[in-house]
Amino acid sequence: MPSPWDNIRDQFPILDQKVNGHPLVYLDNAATTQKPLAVTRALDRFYANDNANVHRGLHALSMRSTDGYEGARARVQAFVNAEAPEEIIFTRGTTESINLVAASWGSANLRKGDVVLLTEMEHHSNLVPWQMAAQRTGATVRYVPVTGDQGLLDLGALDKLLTPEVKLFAFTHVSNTLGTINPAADLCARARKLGIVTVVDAAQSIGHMPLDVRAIGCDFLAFSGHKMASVTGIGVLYGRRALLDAMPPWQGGGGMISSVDFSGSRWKPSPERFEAGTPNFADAIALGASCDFLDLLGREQIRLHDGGLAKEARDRLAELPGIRIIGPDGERGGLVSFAFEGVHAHDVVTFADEDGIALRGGHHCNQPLMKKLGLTSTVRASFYVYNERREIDALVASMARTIKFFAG
Ligand code: 7TS
Repeated sequence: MPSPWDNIRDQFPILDQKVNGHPLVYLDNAATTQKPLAVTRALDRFYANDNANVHRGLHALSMRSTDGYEGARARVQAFVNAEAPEEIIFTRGTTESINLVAASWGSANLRKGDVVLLTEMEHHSNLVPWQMAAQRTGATVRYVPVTGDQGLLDLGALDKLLTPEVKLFAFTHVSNTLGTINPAADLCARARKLGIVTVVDAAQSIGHMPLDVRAIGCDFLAFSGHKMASVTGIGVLYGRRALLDAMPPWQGGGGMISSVDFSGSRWKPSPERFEAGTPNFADAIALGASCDFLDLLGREQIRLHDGGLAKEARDRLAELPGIRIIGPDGERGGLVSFAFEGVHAHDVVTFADEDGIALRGGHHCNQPLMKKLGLTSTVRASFYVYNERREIDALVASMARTIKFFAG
């Protein structure tokens, strides 16, 4: 039986190119993944055949477009195992999804004296919106510490931090710098026992492993299409129905009202309430195609593939002199971060680029975590479904060359 993994690189023509005379080795997937032909062709087909605005017209194209958009919502609902399509709100991405919760739920529910609990490993996207909400409402932000070099959450400290003032606990499923996979279901269960609302940032997990919002037991979950083999500009906020129904809109405009008069307006229920203006229906349809693509590969197989490459890269890089590996020794998401004594991450990334290898160097929008680790930046290699073991060989050889150069 042929497997969809057999010729997977044929789905990604962008990979078939040389950079600085070397075959491209794309290891910057935590920033954004490449898009398969299955997805770009779905987008082409939509623009070539069906494009019209949604939810407005009674003409054929508008109805097809609306069916495509709402079909994509149902596809995403199934992908994350939400109870109803009304629990899936399309946004621009993880950042916008979290801002939606912070603005809407935050303004309706946070008061002076309340606490928003985050973790020290949050991406700025799951940190700054809460600091802004706290500033607006008088609430305070606290952080679950990250332990030592393993980069795990301090679960003992968490129990002490889950006090009655905590109204919301927001945490990342997989850290984009450490690679740590947090025990999302356990964290949500602990919070739920105390009536605390939970927000899961699934930006780094959604495209890399099976994910089920009911098994996790979260109230909200946010992710971006472009990190799961889909296009940019589309993302999702999953929200539990009862919470969404009680939340005010965060943006006003067309599509989100049931009626308007000069004295005021009334809102539609979710998801329309939270999707003011013309939604990004074309890219939502592309997101539905990405869900199909990832399910065809099998999300458990993707987890084993990406996590396996990251673990192997970690173990091989650890043998290089002067390297400090960041994050857990055990199971990790599909990425590995590291730092070289006396060499700036940007130099390492520039050297790697000379060898055709795309890496990320910097603080990865984790400035507070970097400070805690005593670093200003790390180098990060992140893997996806099309990466191969030979690309780890290229990575390790390039890093060895860099070390040799800087050792003089
Ligand atoms: N949360 C996590 C854990 C992330 O890794 C990112 C993006 C975001 C939120 C924000 O996603 P966006 O699609 O709204 O921008 N992380 C990265 C990264 O690690 N390198 O570039 C972007």
